Amino acid sequence: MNYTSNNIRNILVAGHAGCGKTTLVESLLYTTGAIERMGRVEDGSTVCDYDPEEEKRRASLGASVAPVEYDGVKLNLIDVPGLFDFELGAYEGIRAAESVLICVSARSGVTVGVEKAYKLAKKYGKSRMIFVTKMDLENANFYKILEELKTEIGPSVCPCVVPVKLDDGTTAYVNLFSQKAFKYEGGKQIQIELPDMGHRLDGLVAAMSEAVAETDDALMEKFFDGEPFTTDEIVEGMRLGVKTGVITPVFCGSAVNQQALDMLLFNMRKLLPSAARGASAMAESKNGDPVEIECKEDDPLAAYVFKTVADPFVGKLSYVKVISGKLASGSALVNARTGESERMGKLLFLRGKKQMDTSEIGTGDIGAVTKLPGAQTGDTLCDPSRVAALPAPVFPVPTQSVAIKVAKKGDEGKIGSALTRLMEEDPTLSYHVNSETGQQIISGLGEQHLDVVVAKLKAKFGVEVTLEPERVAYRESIRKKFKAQGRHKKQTGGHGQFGDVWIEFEPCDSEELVFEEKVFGGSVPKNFFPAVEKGLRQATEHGVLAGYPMVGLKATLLDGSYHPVDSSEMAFIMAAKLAYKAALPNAGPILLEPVGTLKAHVPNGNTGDVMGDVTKRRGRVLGMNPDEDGLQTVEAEVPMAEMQDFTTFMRQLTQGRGWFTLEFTRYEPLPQMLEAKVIEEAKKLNTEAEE
Ligand SMILES: Nc1nc2c(ncn2[C@@H]2O[C@H](COP(=O)(O)OP(=O)(O)OP(=O)(O)O)[C@@H](O)[C@H]2O)c(=O)[nH]1
Ligand SMILES: [Mg+2]
Repeated sequence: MNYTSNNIRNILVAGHAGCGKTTLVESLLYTTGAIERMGRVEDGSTVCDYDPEEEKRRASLGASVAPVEYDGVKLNLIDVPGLFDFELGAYEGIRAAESVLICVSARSGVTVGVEKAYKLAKKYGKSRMIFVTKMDLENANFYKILEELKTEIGPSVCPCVVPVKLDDGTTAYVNLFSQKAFKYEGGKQIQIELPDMGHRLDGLVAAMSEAVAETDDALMEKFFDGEPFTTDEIVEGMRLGVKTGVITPVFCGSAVNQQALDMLLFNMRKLLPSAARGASAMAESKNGDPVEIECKEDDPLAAYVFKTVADPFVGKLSYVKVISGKLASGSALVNARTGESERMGKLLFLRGKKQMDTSEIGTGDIGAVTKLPGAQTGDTLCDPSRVAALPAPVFPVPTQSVAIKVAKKGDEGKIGSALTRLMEEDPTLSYHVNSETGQQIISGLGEQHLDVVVAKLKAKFGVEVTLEPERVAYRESIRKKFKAQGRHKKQTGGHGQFGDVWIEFEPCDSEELVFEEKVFGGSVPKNFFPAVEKGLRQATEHGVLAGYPMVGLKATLLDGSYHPVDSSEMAFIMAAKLAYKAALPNAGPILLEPVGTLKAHVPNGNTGDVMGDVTKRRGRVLGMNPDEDGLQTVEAEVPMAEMQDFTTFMRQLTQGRGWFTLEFTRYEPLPQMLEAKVIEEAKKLNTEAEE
């Protein structure tokens, strides 16, 4: 069925890992009759956790869409992972949503995931609603969580449905809008007499009225006149407050037992903005002019690609949110990023992995397009009459790296293309071959993320890989000037080989070898200079300490001798190499290590620990600045070799609130006391490579 944009709500369901998002979505689907059986995360039978890896790990790993049809509206719920390694899902989903339903577990309370979901919603200007789930649990303490929410989020927090324990130990729920109480049996709502809640009920109702009064001048007046609000007025004031963000309504219930979900559904429909009200966005034309894309049926089409699936079995799917106009199959649209025209393939509505064909995706709705070769996440597909790009997406940056190696001979060729596909669906994954160490490096948001990448490589692309730590790309250099002779002489039957050079080596600033000659009187004929230089360039590929590339070297050819018959290009190449080998061990050779600039974004309370840790890792703290999200940015220079487990350190220290970037800056001498270890490791690796 197609819905008009005022009857569509796109809602991101976010919160801490394991707080119950997927189960809540499952339960809402079940309650509204979209599915006949309620699946369980434990059995891998839910609509939203359908990927085999999700089933195995009993956690969501990617965003999935589940439309819930309720009383004439379509609530497109976007269930995203709570695990921080899979944060991509929330960043994708937020761009398709007008509002965020923040799920809070009554067992765990207001944890970092709640805080992050709230901040994400606020940053993107999305309306917010909170659902405290798992109220069926023995130790659920709603009022404690309410206090935590007020501390974390502030005075906008406004409870709308609260629990009350009945004499028989079961939980009933009071709807503060109507001040009616309900209990639930097998998911069925049964109205009961309002239990005695003492002053608490009065306090809650007063708080609600006060919150509502602040949304509108007329309501404020009425409030001060002491007149009670009608239920309609409360609902309307609440709706306004949710829209502007001054009210964050709080509901509660149980997903597994379908308790109080009817009240949640009713209020999602009533209070959360429709696509018509909340989906409009600013875009930018090719020449940089702002273009307002209004969520209107009759406007030219603009659809935003918020997620891409590039599965070898399912094929390529581009998840889209239609911001304006209607998306029809077969239409030719322009991709605002590339300027290329793309013909829309088959259109689908999705419910988890289930695909339902449709000829059209309406204004404000969410669906998917198959086989769009040129489209990637973040693209805007436009009617040719109005080509404008919606803001590019922002994703967390990959910081955890590991080297991978194919386990089976013959698979080498497959890995690149498999990773390209995986990166197409996952912008928080990156891959490169380190040209110095030859290692294939994948980077992601954490160890679990990389684990899943490895599992997908095997399951979906048939490529098995083993993991190894990333090798550090050291360099070598010298500190002193030294002159040496290189004399290559060989007599083998007829023609001999003869080359003889004196070369002075000294440190310099250039990365590349600087070659000069100061030969007097033709002791080395000019035509052999290129051979000498070539020999030296080949030699600098390996330093004399551990075989790492030699940098910062200047070589001056001073003198030498030649033989009219036996001298050759080859002989001078050899002679130059001999001079290099003879001189460098005496020229104060040193190892250089890569040093990077770290920008660690952490909460105020963690700055001291980060600085201490940076120092332990041999880094230098450069300074500290507040960032735009209320975190502090500790800036430092750190040896890259010491940073391999920094992602884990940051995750633990900040409980997932912090993030960082680390960029290579320059090479610096490795402290001498660490040289021996690096040399020994290099030797081991080199012998391994030779075997
Ligand atoms: N008792 C009770 N358990 C629940 C409820 N909702 C979810 N759970 C359990 O909580 C666990 C986590 O539930 P999920 O639905 O996977 O949580 P999630 O938020 O989707 O988790 P991630 O996707 O990993 O972030 C599962 O074992 C659920 O059975 C509830 O209402 N009551
Ligand atoms: Mg989940």
